[in-house]
Amino acid sequence: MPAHWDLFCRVIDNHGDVGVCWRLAVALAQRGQRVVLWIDDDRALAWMAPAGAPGVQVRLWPTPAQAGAATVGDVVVEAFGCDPPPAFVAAMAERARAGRAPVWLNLEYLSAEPYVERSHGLRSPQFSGPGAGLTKWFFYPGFSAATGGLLHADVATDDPAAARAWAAQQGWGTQPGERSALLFCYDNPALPGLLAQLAARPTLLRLAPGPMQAALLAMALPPTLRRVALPHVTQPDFDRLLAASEFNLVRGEDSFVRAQVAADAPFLWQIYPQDDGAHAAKLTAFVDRYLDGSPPALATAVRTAFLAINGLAPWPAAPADSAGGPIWTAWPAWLAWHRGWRARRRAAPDLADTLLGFVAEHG
Ligand code: TRH
Repeated sequence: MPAHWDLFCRVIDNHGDVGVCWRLAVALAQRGQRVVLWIDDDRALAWMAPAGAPGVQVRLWPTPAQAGAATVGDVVVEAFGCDPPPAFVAAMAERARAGRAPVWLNLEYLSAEPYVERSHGLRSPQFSGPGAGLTKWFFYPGFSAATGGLLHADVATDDPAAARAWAAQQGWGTQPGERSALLFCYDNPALPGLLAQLAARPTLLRLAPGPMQAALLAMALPPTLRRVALPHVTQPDFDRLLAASEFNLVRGEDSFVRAQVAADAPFLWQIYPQDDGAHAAKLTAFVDRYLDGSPPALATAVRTAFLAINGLAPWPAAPADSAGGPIWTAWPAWLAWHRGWRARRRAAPDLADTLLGFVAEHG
């Protein structure tokens, strides 16, 4: 009997909240579950998933009356601690009193920091409020078997050549002798340093929509850098863009994961900046894990680049050689390392499967 899931998503800003929740909803539906995605701002789905998905019903965040009258699912997932409406939580408690308590999970943000493995799977008994008596569970995505893993089984293409042909059909192809780079980032004062390195070779910059697209189109760039402004594309097509590009600059959480599991090429990550600087620890925790066991020269060059693109270290002085800088000189080693990392991530259980397993254990 397919279980009924209620997945709650609040859009804070940008698109990662809805991006992660939509991807999870589709993954669960593809595994035979019935999913209601409750979302407070569904506008991004118009371009991210214009056709919707079988088994996924999108509903706008309920009013208290709607929440109180809703049929509570077998599983309730609140994404990123977004707190379901109190009336819905009360209905969950009511269902529990009838002997059919839903499994209630908080799907947390992705991080490689050590606290994640300590916190994943912990229970949080609710002692007060409309959910008194219920148990909420912490569920963390992550990069090890001590976490819920990553969503990766849904990668749109494993064929970089087909992805490049698709990109060319859209008018986003490269010219002979040109490499391609996808840039999807926030406002970033460290970006010129990266562009200076990319300019060492003819490079097509595929500019994903966002605050930097307009800025990059207005910038005076060296003649070796060609630009193409991209529209918003669907999530599967975003995978194709990553797979078609020879270098990816990504941001946030979901595109950061996709650059690891859907792209054949190395990436840099502009982490979502936090006022208290907490993002620095989150960034270095990932870089430490990503580069663990890598050749020392590669690790030094790539670590510096991850820090530099986040404004946490200077870019290396004038490019060490005509390649444009250490990461480009180390490119073959980085490419090999990336491919190994990608293979390991994709060999690990998919987050939707670990989530189903967790629910089966705690249902
Ligand atoms: O948009 P983001 O910066 O979202 C961020 C992060 O999720 C961050 O963790 C969170 O705290 C913050 O929002 C509030 O980056 P992210 O996570 O990569 O999400 C972008 C989503 O949009 C991702 O699912 C990919 C998708 N996308 C498309 O499907 N098509 C596109 O054309 C583009 C540009 C993105």
